Amino acid sequence: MDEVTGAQLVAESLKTQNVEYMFGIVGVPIIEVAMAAQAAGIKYIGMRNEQAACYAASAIGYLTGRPGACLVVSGPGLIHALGGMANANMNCWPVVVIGGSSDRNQETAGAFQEFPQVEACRLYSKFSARPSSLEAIPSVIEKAVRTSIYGRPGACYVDIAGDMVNAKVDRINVRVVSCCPPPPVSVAEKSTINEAISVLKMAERPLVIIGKGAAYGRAETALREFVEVSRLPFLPTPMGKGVLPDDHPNCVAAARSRALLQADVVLLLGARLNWMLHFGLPPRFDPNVKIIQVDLCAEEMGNNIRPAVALLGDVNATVTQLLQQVGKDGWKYSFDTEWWSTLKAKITANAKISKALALQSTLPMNYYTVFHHISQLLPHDCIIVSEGANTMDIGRTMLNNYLPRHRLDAGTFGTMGVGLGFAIAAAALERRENKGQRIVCVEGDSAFGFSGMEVETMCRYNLPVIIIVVNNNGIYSGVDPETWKEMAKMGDLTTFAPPVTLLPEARYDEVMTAFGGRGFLVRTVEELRSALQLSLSDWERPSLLNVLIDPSSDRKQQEFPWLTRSNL
Ligand SMILES: Cc1ncc(C[n+]2csc(CCOP(=O)(O)OP(=O)(O)O)c2C)c(N)n1
Ligand SMILES: *[C@@H]1O[C@H](CO)[C@@H](O)[C@H](O)[C@H]1NC(C)=O
Ligand SMILES: [Mg+2]
Repeated sequence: MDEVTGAQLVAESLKTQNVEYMFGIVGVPIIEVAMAAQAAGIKYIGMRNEQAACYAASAIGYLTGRPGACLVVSGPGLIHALGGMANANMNCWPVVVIGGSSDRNQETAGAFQEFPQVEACRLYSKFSARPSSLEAIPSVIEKAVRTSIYGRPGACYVDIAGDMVNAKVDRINVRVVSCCPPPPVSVAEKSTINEAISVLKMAERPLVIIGKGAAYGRAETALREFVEVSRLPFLPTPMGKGVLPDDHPNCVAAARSRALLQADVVLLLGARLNWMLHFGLPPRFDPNVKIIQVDLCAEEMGNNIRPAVALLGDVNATVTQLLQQVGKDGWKYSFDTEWWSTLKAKITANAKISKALALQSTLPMNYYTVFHHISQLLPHDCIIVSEGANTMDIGRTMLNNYLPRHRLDAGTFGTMGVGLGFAIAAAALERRENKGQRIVCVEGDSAFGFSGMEVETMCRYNLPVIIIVVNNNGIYSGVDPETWKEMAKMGDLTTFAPPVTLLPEARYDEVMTAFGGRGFLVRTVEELRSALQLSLSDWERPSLLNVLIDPSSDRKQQEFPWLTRSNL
């Protein structure tokens, strides 16, 4: 008899489905699953919190199109992973969470870490199930992996009862389930392509918006040709950055507000009209704007705005169709238009304001100075991970992306704490590919705190990550050390210290040195440049730059302050 355990079946099934990476934290009852995963040829990365593990596994899904696995113990372990599942689902990133649960014969008896896990995961996932027997494990894992990548991608959950982990069956009785193929590609109906082209032809002020759906859908090659042939201006969403390079002549990101406000036709590619795009509504959009909506999810069509044309299909395939049609009838928009002049003028004016802020030489530094110098030193092919409020918002406008899927940030759900997990996932992939790509994690000091202990994970596996903490002593803003000392003398800080404050000049760099990585305390432009250059060139250990900036440094005046109302 050739016997196989539940743990082996889980591991081998994941491997069969081309799941290459597993992130997790072991304990009863799933230690054996992690060991079986390694034995099956899956790379296992032990993390320090299940949230970060789940963020990492979902980033593998976004970057490769095949989900990472997240392995968690019962009860609290699974509950920590819910944050990662919710984040993945909101961003439409595939991930498969495997949760151990209590033994079946102890259900409802108050078992160790007993919790209704399959029900709990339902709100945070597309699919949540427990195999009814060992024999059912391969098909349930296949369904979880397939569901995570077919249609709109998202999170899936598979529950493994503790007593199933070490139980055995004869292999003969387990049906072989082969690897699910990549998702079938859907194409937009021909008539809708023609309609879309005729709406574009009538546009006076057209705009292409590139979302992270276009990045996930690997539409970069077709899209570049389409934008260049059609001469249309484009605007990336935060994670749509890099599908086409930020320095492309047709990129109007630096005139974002103006472009959104005055566009009369928007070609929306793999982006949703949610809060990030101000719902497609006034006062940020023209009330009469016509939307040509490209999405692979039919239910997305018409959210907030009824599209003029709905192109239901894979974004790469649909852009290819549009490109062919435009190629056939030779239409192009003209650079010689008032629209292009307006946008170019606005870009120039905005660049001037940022430049002036960046060149301020007073100490402590402000955000713009810090990002100006970072952007000068970062290699074009580096992966930029970013989170924070000001740190992320200002960083996004100043740190260019030149390649698709090279930016990972707090995303649609605005989740703080994702950065280190994302960076660990990107670094694990870099380990495999060996392209010499740098992973640079630009963190607010508050954002860093959510998953800060993952620095140990980076040091343990010697992952080539550079963390830059933009440290303003708080959430949005903080106070300087002297003021803090005075405040502490005045009594119990919990009764009056501003809720946004964090410890002034906290030594986050020493978190990195504590585990053998390299830490830098940075106060000046010179220190920033030399620490970053050193970290980028000597690539053997993770490093952390603790960049102390002015705790009252702020974003430049915004045209629509309510966008950033959390700062008010
Ligand atoms: C999980 C989670 N908790 C809380 C928040 C609320 N929040 C938004 S931004 C932010 C941190 C901003 O501070 P920091 O990271 O230091 O960036 P800064 O604006 O100071 O540059 C917080 C706590 C959130 N978005 N996500
Ligand atoms: C994009 O679509 C075109 C046309 O359907 C296809 O030839 C190409 O392989 C696709 N690219 C990717 C990355 O899927
Ligand atoms: Mg801060």
